[in-house]
Parts: sequence; C-alpha cells; structure tokens
Amino acid sequence: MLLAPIMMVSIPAAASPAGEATVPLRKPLRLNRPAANIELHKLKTFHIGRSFFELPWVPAPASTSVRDGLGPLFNVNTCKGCHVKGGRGDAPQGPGPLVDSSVIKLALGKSGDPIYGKQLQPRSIGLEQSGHGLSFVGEGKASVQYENRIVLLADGTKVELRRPKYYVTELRYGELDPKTAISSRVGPTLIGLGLVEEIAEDDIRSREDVDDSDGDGISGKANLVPDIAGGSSKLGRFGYKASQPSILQQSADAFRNDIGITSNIFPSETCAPKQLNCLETARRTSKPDNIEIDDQILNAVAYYVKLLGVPENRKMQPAEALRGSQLFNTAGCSACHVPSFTTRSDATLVEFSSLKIFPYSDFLLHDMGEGLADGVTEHQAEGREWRSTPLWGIGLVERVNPRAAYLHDGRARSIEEAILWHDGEAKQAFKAYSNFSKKEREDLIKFIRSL
Ligand code: HEC
Ligand code: HEC
Ligand SMILES: [Ca+2]
Ligand SMILES: [Ca+2]
Repeated sequence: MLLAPIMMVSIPAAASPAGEATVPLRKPLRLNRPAANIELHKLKTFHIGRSFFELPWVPAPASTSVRDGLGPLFNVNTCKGCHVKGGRGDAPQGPGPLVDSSVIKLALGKSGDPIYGKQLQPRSIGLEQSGHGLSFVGEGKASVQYENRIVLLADGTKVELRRPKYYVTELRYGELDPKTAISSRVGPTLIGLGLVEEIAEDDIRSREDVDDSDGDGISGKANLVPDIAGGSSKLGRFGYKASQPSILQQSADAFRNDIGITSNIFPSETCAPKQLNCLETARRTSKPDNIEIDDQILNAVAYYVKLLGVPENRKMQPAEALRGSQLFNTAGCSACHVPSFTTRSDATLVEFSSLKIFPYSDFLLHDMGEGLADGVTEHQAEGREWRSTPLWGIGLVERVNPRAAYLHDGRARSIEEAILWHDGEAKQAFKAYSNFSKKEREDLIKFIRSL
C-alpha cells in the first residue's frame, strides 16, 4: 500500500477551503449562499438564476410563459426539489417507493432502455387529458428494497450496511428490456462547482494513471465527454460519473431530463419513439422555436449554481486536525480525495482566479468494485466507475437536510458506512480503515466532518 509522505497533505490552515471565496457559517444553516468575494453588481444575475432554480415550472401554455413547458414527462417541477437548500436531496428510506429526489437512470450497453430511454420519469402533465394539470402517472414508479450485510472490523466491531435493490413498477409502456440496468442517484450538494469548473483541465488530467503505471493500485481515469455548445470533446467533471463538462450543460440536461424543459443545448423532449402520447402532447404544447427556456434564463441558472459558495470548515484543535489528516493520508484516502488544487489564473470569473481550494477530490473515475457498481456506462465511465466525490462540506450534509445520506444512491446512513462500501481500487483504503483502532476511526471521521 502506498503511504504518501505526510508533507503532501495540506491542512486548510485558515479554515477556508475556498480562500477568499469561502462563505462564513451563519444561521439559518443553508448551502445556497453566493461565494463571499463576488462583486455586488454580479449578484443580480445570481438572484435571477435562483428564482428560476426555485420556482416551480408549469405546463404550457400558461399565462406565466417564462416558466412554462413542464413535461410531458418529468420527475419534479423544480430544481430545488432535489437539491435542498443547495445541499443534498432526501435519501430513500425504503423499503418502498423512491422519494422524488432520486433519479432512476436506465442503461442498456451505451444507450438507454429501448422504450424508456436513459431515465425513468415518474410523472407527466396528465397525458390522457388536455395536456393541462399534473399527473402522478408518468412512465412508471421505482422502489427500493434493502438487504442488510454485516462488515466485521479488525477490533471485532460489527457495522451493518444496507445493499439496495431497485425495482420498477406500474410501467406504462410495457416491460423494460430484461437486460436494462437500473441505477438510482440522489441529488448531490452543489457547493463550489464554479471553482471546480475553473481548475485547469491539465491539472486534473496530470493525475490520470489508467494502467496504474506507478503500481499503487489506483488508476484515475478522465471521462472525455461531448461539449454540445462547443462542438468538441472535453473533460467531464460534473455528475457522479463525471459525464458533464460544464455547469451550463449539466443544468440544461437537468432541465430536459428532470423537468421536461427544452433548451438550445437539448432542444428535444424526452419522449421515446414508442411513447406516442408523449410525442403528441409535446407537439401540441411546443413553442414555435421548440425552446422552453431561453439562453438568458438558462445562463442565469447556471450562473447561480456556479457562484454557490463553499462554507468555512468547522473548527478543530490544530493537533486534532493534524492527526485526522495524517490518518486520512496513511489510509490512502488522499490518493483519490486529493486535498487541494489551485484554480486557473485566467478564470472566466475573475473572483475565482488563482485560488487555493480544498475540494478533496481528483475529479477522475475509479473502479469502486461490484458492490457499488450500477451497470451504467456514461461515455468512458463504466458500470463500476465513479468520480471521487468531493468531501468539502460533508460535515454539514445531515445538518442541512436531516433526511440526506451518503454515496450516489444514499445507501450509506453514515460517513462510516460510506467508507465501508469502498472496494475495487479503494480496497486498500477500506482495509486500512477497518484495521484502525476505535479512536483512530473516530479521529478520522471527526476530521472528515470538519471539511
Ligand atoms: C429529480 C431530482 C433532480 C432535479 C429536479 C434536479 N437535479 Fe441536479 N442532480 C440530481 C442528480 C441525481 C444529480 C447527479 C446526476 C448524475 O450524475 O447522474 C444531479 C447533479 C447536478 C449537478 C452536478 C453536481 C456535481 O457535483 O457535479 C448540477 C450542477 C445540478 N444537478 C444542477 C441542477 C439544476 C440547475 C437543476 C434544475 C434545472 C437540477 N439540478 C434539477 C438530481 C436532480
Ligand atoms: C480509489 C479512490 C478512492 C479512495 C482511495 C477513497 N475513496 Fe472515498 N470515494 C471514492 C469514490 C469514487 C466515491 C463515490 C462512490 C459512490 O458514490 O458510489 C467515494 C465516496 C466517499 C464518501 C462519501 C461521500 C459522499 O458525500 O457521499 C466518503 C465519506 C469517502 N469516500 C471517504 C473516504 C475515506 C475516508 C477514504 C480513506 C479511508 C476514501 N474515501 C478512499 C473514491 C475513493
Ligand atoms: Ca417541455
Ligand atoms: Ca424516460
């Protein structure tokens, strides 16, 4: 196992994970405040973006024509339904139906299910009726069942993990293809994404080691994905499999797939060829140019997300913080949860230039083993591969939304459970953690909670 030199770990000394952009902790606790160093006049667009992030979209045609066009198929009618106060959406409790903040992705090889496409939308705008009114009948429903499993740590402690299994029911257009993989994902925290966008592509890619040539068991891989507006291929950095290159494209994707709002980036509705009533309703309610959110409003929403600030760290005694970060390093966590980057000196948003930030991620894909695999391919990301989740702000997750949990599908009820799901390239880190004494485990988790 690789024991990186302790010097490599930088402790965010000033408790400022995003330098001058760091947001002081204030009550009420929420994660949707702008970065602290943004020039005042720029916040006007931030607030416009926020209103379109929070307000519910309605079916077209409506008198409020700037925010109509919902559906025909959709998950929920507002972005904030899945990103609660800028933080994480509710995790499914199960057994039973999935909550609104979970998205069901469907995959058959590199494409989606032949009938239902790449995502199951549980709602529609009343396809049997005139195209008005919301209906709880969409493509179908999904539910989860948990199977418990005990992990035994070296000192004899037992930890119970719950392994989810997802089902679809009430399918409206017939069965799924028997080979279609089902993946559930819960809406993640949105802090600091604008800073992540300003990390130079080369700084992330320089850590790639696809064939593990340095033999440390860890082989970060970049996801190169289409940049639709730019017409080329770019490093993916957003989403659980790093499949979106920009906040703008990720937001346009959410508008289309989660809310049924078309844009210049994604001008078609999600109706699949066999979903005739969806296609018919889309035709009947479409606007002349087929675009339901114009560039100006879409850009404002992306700008809002881009500015969402990173909160300051929870205070720790220097000795405690040092100890925690050393444990983080010796366990090999920092190989993927890379503590810090410096943003580009020529950032598109000048306030975000040359900042030393502490996201605790390498933004690369890693094989995390069979237990976490979902069988879904997204560009270069395969079924077992996930982007190292940034750990900044993780100590606030449950304080901001007590119904939130950890990992892509919210299966882990605690940070410890999340660590114990690590496998594949992270097998050594799992072993190191399970060999720690109780005190070491507590110190490590305390450190993680402070980030
Ligand atoms: C139905 C729930 C849901 C809704 C509604 C929703 N999101 Fe998300 N959001 C998610 C999930 C799930 C992911 C992770 C996607 C993935 O990787 O598969 C995500 C990811 C993101 C990310 C990337 C975060 C990261 O860490 O890389 C951004 C940005 C984002 N959403 C913005 C938006 C915006 C803007 C809207 C409204 C247009 C929106 N979301 C609506 C569930 C939702
Ligand atoms: C090989 C790369 C790798 C290593 C090593 C690694 N992680 Fe992770 N970690 C990931 C990935 C990828 C995910 C996302 C998995 C998912 O959501 O299914 C993750 C998720 C997490 C999460 C959950 C984050 C959240 O917000 O839900 C925590 C906590 C975490 N890691 C802590 C650790 C700790 C502590 C260590 C060291 C003991 C460690 N990780 C080592 C790659 C790694
Ligand atoms: Ca629509
Ligand atoms: Ca669908």
